[in-house]
Amino acid sequence: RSIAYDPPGSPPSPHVRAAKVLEDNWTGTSTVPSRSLYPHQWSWDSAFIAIGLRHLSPLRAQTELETLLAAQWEDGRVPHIVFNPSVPLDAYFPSPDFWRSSTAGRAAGAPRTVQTSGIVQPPVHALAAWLVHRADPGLSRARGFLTRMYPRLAAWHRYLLHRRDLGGAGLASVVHPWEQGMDNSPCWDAPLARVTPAPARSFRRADLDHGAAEDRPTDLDYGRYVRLAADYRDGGYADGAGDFAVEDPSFNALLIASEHALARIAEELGASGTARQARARRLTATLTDRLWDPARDMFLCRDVRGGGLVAERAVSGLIPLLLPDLPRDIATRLVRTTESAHFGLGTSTRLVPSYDLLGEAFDPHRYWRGPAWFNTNWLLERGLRTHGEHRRADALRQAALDIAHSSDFAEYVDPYTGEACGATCFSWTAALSLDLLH
Ligand code: 9YW
Repeated sequence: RSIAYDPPGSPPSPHVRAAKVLEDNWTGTSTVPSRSLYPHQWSWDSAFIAIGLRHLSPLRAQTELETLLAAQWEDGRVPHIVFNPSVPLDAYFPSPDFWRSSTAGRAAGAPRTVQTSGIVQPPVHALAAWLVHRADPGLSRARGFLTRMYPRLAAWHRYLLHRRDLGGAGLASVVHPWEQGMDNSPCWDAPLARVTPAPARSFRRADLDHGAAEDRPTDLDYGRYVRLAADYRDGGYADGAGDFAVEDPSFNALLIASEHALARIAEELGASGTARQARARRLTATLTDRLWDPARDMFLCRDVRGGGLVAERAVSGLIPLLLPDLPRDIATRLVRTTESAHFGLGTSTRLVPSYDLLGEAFDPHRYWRGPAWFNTNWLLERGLRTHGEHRRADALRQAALDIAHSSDFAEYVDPYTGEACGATCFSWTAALSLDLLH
């Protein structure tokens, strides 16, 4: 269906098509990642969506983040899903009756009125809030957008830097693969192997009603996801006791990038950002000390419970390229790694894959075990620019735009061919392509 203001006969422009995806996925207060697969509000999706929405409607972009942060828990955590009460319980698993946030999460200060999950997702929100503010500073100031967001974002970072410092070195740990956002990455295989899976008959996977089984995580993965989440819930969502704790390079890089953004927000509000800038620089040094692997020329995950770095190359280990204070030599080596046979950018692949092309677990269609995703490629494009690699960034930008449009804004794509996998009309794909168009 073409939109009324297209000139008759001409195909809708990429901008109009992306805008329509976001329009169709808008619920009135936030945007669903996908009408079919993900009918609620997801945390890091909303941050990426707001980054694109700011070009269409700065007001909607502000509202997107405000809706998410209104569901923040008193301990500071921002839940990974905010449930829409008008969606039937069986449309998505795990549903509110699994998480039981308003009862099981009481001690951690879960909201009473809105139902949420009890785990988190990567902290892209302060970065998104800053970019949304910059799109229309007048509207933002008139609505007190940053004044209202700042204390919530500060509490969110405080939660991650204190309650989630499970390794004791200053980095945040994730306590569930869903928290890092790359659900079935091979990086989780070793730390997850210690988790006894919940029996398959104890839950029903709604994702298989909409997604092809061979593009999705396996039943065994799901059994372990359910066990970890149920144990966390049964412990009142208290941090520190679980079997799974991993320091992930992408999660921490996004926290650091957001801490830089929070410093800018503080300054915009007339406070000093110096302490936050210094903290972001210190965290960058800690990330490098703890997670950089000089043999593989990339960052790795640290398995806090099992001890030691996880010997898998995944896109997560390239995302720290985003950080402005990364030592020059490390940035150069990361760029080289994206172009190596492991990720193939510019030679064998069109977009950076989610996992090592040469890795044993590589599968070009299975979710986070090989396909290319638009959010990670958007982050890498930004990272390349941050380090002055404009020619490479331009090429990646063009490839992302071409494939976003030809795949009908796919959730993820085959990294070699750009063939669509998962859902189409996926919100962050549309939003981030809008951002790249500007
Ligand atoms: C699921 C919504 C979410 C993303 C995650 C992605 C997937 C949920 O979808 O997780 O059911 O598997 O892995 O990063 O936020 O788009």
